[in-house]
Amino acid sequence: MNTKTQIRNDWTRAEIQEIYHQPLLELVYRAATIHREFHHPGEVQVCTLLSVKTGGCPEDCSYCGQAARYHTGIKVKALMSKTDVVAIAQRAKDAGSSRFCMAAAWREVRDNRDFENILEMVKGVNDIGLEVCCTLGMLSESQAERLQEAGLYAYNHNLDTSEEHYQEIISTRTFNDRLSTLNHVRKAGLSVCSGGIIGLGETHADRINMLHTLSTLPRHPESVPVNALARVKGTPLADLPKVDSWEMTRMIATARILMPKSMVRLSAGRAEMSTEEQSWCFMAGANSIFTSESEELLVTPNPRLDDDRKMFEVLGLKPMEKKVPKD
Ligand code: SAM
Ligand code: DTB
Ligand code: SF4
Repeated sequence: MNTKTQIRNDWTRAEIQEIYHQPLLELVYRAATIHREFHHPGEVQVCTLLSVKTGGCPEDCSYCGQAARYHTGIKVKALMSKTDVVAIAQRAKDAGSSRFCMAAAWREVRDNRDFENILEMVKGVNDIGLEVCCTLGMLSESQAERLQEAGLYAYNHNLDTSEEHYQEIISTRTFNDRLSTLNHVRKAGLSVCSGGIIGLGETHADRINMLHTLSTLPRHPESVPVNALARVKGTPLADLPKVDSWEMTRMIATARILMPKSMVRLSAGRAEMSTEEQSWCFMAGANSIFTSESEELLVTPNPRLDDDRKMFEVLGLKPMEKKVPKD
């Protein structure tokens, strides 16, 4: 008998703990099975990421190379022009991307000229037929609405870590601030992109708790980025050990089982992973990646477009054209 996997928003921590701690091969097998029930396993969404405003951020996120207070040596750049952004988006589309994410090193969106410019960029990128995403920090309800009206498709705002571990990593805002922005994004009818980072010195219980928060939201985020800490010299977390790729596999597989319909994105960390290591993540249910024409994610390295093309060829993957659910 074929029973259909149900989408659940009532997961308990104990259930998630049991899933997460399964023997890895069992876990991957289960995740891969669920992945096939809800998605086309040969398709991976390619989302191009562009830093439209880099560095000089007032926040103290201890993983981030763009926080002004750490001496990371990155070049601070003012907001890019709409013309440049749209030209990059067009090239991204020509290279096979179906989604384009604009990131700004801001604590929050302010109702000023920069925001008006962002709204123009959103219109421009939407006009060339890409799914437009932004990640600009905290948002009010009316700002979320204005972005939606300008043609924004999705908003990225990560929980980053568990509620319990949050204050160890960031002191300039709270976990609840993150949840209320997500709430504003939802209310405005935008697609939600929210996930986190592993390798911040958190425990397995913290990872489980973060996944619990995400998978018990009233609606699962449509997209869930799983980042491995990209260690940036000068930040407080620069000397933490590199994340083991099996940990990424485990995290991705658990996210896939808990949120079967969501796109699970293998995000930061790919530059330090081989094709073999990344293929385990795809097997475990990852079906989206970030690319960038600058070979940098935001301020840390990301694989070259050519290397990704080769990887897709070897694994028999193709870029997803438009997100079409299996049923
Ligand atoms: N400033 C906005 C914010 O923090 O919401 C938007 C941009 S910020 C770079 C987006 C997300 O990137 C962060 O929430 C975090 O999850 C991720 N990120 C930033 N630096 C990272 C790093 N060094 N390694 C892994 N992920 C990172
Ligand atoms: C997300 O979850 N990962 C992306 C995107 N959302 C904005 C950012 C990763 C940043 C990695 C470190 C850097 O290059 O600054
Ligand atoms: Fe600023 Fe975002 Fe970096 Fe935090 S993660 S320091 S808010 S750019």
